[in-house]
Amino acid sequence: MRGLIRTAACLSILLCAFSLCFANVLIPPTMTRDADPVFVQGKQLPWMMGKRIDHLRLYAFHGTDFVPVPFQVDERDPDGEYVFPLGPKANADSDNGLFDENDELVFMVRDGGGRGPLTMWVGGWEVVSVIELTDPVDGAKSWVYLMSFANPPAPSDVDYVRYEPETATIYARNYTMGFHPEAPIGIGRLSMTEAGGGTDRDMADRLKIRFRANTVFGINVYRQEEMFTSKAIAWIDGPVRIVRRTKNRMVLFWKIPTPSALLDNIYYFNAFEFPTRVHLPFDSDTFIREVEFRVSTDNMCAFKGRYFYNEKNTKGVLINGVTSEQERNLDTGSYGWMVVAGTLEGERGAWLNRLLYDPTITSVRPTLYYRDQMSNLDPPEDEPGECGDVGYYLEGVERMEKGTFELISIMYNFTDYKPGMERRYLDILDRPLQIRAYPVLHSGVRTTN
Ligand SMILES: [Ca+2]
Ligand SMILES: [Ca+2]
Ligand SMILES: [Ca+2]
Ligand SMILES: [Ca+2]
Repeated sequence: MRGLIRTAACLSILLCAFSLCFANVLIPPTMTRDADPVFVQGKQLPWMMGKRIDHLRLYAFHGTDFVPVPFQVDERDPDGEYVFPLGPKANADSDNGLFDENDELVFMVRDGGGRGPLTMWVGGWEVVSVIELTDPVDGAKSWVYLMSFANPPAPSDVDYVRYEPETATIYARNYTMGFHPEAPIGIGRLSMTEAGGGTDRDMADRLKIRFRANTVFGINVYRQEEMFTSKAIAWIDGPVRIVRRTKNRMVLFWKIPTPSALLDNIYYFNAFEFPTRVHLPFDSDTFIREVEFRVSTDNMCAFKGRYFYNEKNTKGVLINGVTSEQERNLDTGSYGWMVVAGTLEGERGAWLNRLLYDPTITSVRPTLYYRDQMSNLDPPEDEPGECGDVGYYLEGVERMEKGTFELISIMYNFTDYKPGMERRYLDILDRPLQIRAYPVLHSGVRTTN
C-alpha cells in the first residue's frame, strides 16, 4: 500500500514535471532586472557538448513569438584562458569552434522572455537548452532558449558593442570609451550616448596613476600613467561584449622592469571592467619606506554641475571645481561604491564604480581619493586643475609582501540615476541571478537535470 502511494506520488510529480514542460501554456516573464550580463558555462549544458558554436542560436519568447536575441559563446583554451579570434595575437581553441565544457555563453538578462509553448518553437532544432533565470531577491523569472541546428536560421542583428582597433575606441550602446594618446593604459575619452542618459560629450580629462615612494637608498621614485606601455594584442568583439587583451609594462623601480602583464578589459553595453595589477618582485619593506599610490579619473570642468556620492557620503556633493565645506569633510574611508551623476541639461545618466579585490589575501586597501579644486594643478593632465578627480588611494603598499595584488574596477552606467538605485547594480555581483538549465531533445523527450 505504501509502495503504491509512493508510486502514485512519483507519478503525479512526473506528470506535473511533464505538464510544466510541455503544456501549451505561456508563462510570462516576471524578471525586472535589466542590467546584468548572464554567463552559462559549457559544463552547465553537458548535452550541448561538441555542437558547432556557429550553429547555435539564442531565442527568447517575446509577446507572441520566439525571436533571436544577441548572444555569444566565448571559447576558452584547455588552460582556461579566453581564446581571441581577432588581433595580432589571435588564436583558437583546441577543438576549433566546438562547444566544450569551459566555453562560455554570454547574454544580457534584459533579453530574456517568457516560457513559450513548445508548439511555437523555431523549427529545425536538434537540441534545446531551456535556460531559466531567477532573481534570488524576489523570485522573478525569465527564460532563454539555446538551440542547436543543422541549418541555423539568421541570428539576431543586434550588436551592443563594437571595437574599432584603428582608434582603440569602444562604441557601446550606452557609452563611448577611448584611450589616452599619451597614456594608452587608461581612459582618455568617456561619454554617454543618448541611450546611456547622456549627450555624447566627452567629460573625461584622463585616468591618473600616480605613484610616489621613498626608498631605503634615499632615492625618491615617481611614476605616472604616461610611463606605462599598453598594447592591445588580441580581442573578442561579439554582439554582447568585447574582451580586449592588452600587454602592459612599466619600469617600477630603477632598472627593475615589471614583467609584461596581460590584462583583459571587458566591455558590455552598459558597463566595463578594468583590472589593476601591482606586482612586487620583493617584499615592499625591503626597499620602500613611504608610498603614495593613487588611481583616479579627472573630469573636465567645462561641464560643471554633476554630483558625487559614495557609500559613506550618500547626500552628494557638487562637482564644480571649487571645494565646499561638505567636500572638505567627506568620509575618505574604504567604500563599496561611488557614483558620479550628471545633472547637466540633457544628462540624466551616471556612472557607478565599484572595486573588487580579495581582502583575505592582502592588507592593501583602497580608500577614497576626491579632489574638486581647479587651482590644484596635477600634471600631467589635459585641463589644468582637478575637477571631480575621483578614485582611490591604495593604502598599505609599503607593507605588501612579494607577489601580486589585483583589483578590478567596474563601471556601470545608469541611464537615469536617483540616489538609492545603487542596489540593483550592486546585486549583479552580490546577489547574482540563479541559472537552471535543462535539455529537450528532438525526440520530444525532456531529460530532467
Ligand atoms: Ca574550450
Ligand atoms: Ca571549444
Ligand atoms: Ca565642489
Ligand atoms: Ca584636470
